[in-house]
Amino acid sequence: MKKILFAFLTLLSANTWAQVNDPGMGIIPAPVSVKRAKGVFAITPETSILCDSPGHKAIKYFAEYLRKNGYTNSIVDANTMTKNAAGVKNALLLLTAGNPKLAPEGYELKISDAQVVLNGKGPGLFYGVQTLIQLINADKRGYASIPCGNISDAPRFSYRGLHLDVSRHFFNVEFIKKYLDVMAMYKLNTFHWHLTDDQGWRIEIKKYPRLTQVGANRAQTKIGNMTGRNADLYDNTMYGGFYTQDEVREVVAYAAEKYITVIPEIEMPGHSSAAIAAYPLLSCDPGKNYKVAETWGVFKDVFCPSDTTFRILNDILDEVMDMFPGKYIHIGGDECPKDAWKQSDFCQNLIKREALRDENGLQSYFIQRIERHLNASGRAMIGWDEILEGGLAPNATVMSWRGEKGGIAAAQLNHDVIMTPSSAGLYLDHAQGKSRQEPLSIGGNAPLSKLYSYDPVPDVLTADQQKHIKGVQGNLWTEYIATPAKAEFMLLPRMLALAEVAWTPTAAKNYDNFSRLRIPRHLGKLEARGYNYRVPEVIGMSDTLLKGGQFKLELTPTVEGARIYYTIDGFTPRETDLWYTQPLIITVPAGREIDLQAIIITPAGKRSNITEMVLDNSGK
Ligand code: TNX
Repeated sequence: MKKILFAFLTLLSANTWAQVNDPGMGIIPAPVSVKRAKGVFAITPETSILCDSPGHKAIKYFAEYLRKNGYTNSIVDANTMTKNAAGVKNALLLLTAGNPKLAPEGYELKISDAQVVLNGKGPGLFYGVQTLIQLINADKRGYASIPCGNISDAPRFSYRGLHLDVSRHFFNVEFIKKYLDVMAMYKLNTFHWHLTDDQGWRIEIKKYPRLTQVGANRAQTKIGNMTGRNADLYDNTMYGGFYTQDEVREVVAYAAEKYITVIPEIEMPGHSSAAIAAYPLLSCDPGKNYKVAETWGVFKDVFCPSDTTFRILNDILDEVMDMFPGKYIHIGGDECPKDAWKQSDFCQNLIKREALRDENGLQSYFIQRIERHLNASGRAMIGWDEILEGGLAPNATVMSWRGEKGGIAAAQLNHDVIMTPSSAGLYLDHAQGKSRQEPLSIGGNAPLSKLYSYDPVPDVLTADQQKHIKGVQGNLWTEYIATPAKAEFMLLPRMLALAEVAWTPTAAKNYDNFSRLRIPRHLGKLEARGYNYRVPEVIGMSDTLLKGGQFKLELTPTVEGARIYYTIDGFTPRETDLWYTQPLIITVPAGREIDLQAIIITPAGKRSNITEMVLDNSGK
């Protein structure tokens, strides 16, 4: 055994450095507590893998992981012997029994050179398996090792959400599954599926086939940004796509296997042009000509609060509830211009008849009628923070996106809240930096560090009110994201920061450790798993001017296995340029300056932005 262990220690490949150096053992999101110990547990073909609940999703997941990664060990049901299992050597135990003190969704993982014992509560076993998998270092011989240590862990928030807009651009089921896969790897548990908007209705509704026959297709799409060089250009290409009910059920079941709840969003009363194009009688002016929107923004064609509209929407929601078994149904509620309601005699009469204050009151009436329907079916309604305007529906959960104001107000009214303020870096459609090298986006500046430093619990709330902050969510709006590669680029690595905001207690967070030690390792692994991502810029230099004549620069790549290439001749660095292997010693002659440029290129050929540093000895 000693001999094997020694072999393992020496075989630890370069890609284990983050774990070796990181007292937190390289895990994202960082666990509540990690105690690193000396040594490793070796997984060999002889290792016994035992469990006490073979049907558990975590066990199925781990068995699949073992199979996919070429391990021959099978997981043995050892329910009857778990008491004695404590004595079994070279064993990995995955248990649900044995530690009643675990917090909800919590787990405990103890790794010694003789045994690995994972103990989880409900989904906690699944999250423990995710951590375990992150710790496994596969070596080249089909063996693997796990560093020794003790981890005890549980999430800070029960709602750990990620959103995807499939209306502005459509993403197929295969991509949705890949999205769910990466969510599960990082312990996110809620997928907010933004299924309808002005630019496309993407879910089959059997009773109203025109929603997808007409509403899922737009004649063309705006090119480039709303303003700027292509402001008036369109691509002249029909665009469409939707999910059949069978596909939706397939996604919901797939997510459930990974402890992810899917929340569907059906937008109302605004962001509804696509539905109105399909069924103009949903609007206040059915005689008008409507089309599925071809550009972005906020549109004045909105649902009319008529009995016909409520009948149709209730029918739609009934089909939706049938497909989505989760507690929450999201009804949008954001950005609903009131122009059409102001012009409509019907709406003005309704305001009088119901003694509503104004059109905001009418919006509130609309949302409350929908909430009653959902509540009557045992479901809970969730909406964007505009649902506060004109009076909050009695049981609604508020998703705070226009800063934290709405969330704070809702919590003060004793309503549950999900924080997703666009101003705090949670809008994953915002640019990941200010550089002109960033691709087309909606704009903004939401670098990794900004999201990472977000704390979803506002200080102004009392301790009781703070309990209403159920969690946090990142939103991926897709006006400017037309492909899976771009969606992944915008998502990663920021989703890893989101995961840590959602899971890790503030005291265990550390951006330096996250960005320098853990991110490189995780990006390397994500690359190997076929994900696209944004390569963060080289560590050790920045876009700036330094004065002096003598420089020593130590650079570090942000992706494990990637190389840094640099130039000092003013040309754009690429793989034909100098390869950084040791600290740069640069001497700038008096009266001159040197332009140092560096880029990271990963094994798969992904490239970072170029960083440019001027080393200035001009004496000016
Ligand atoms: C605002 S967030 C919207 C979306 C856009 C997004 C772009 C929200 C409730 N509404 O319709 O896609 O900004 O960042």
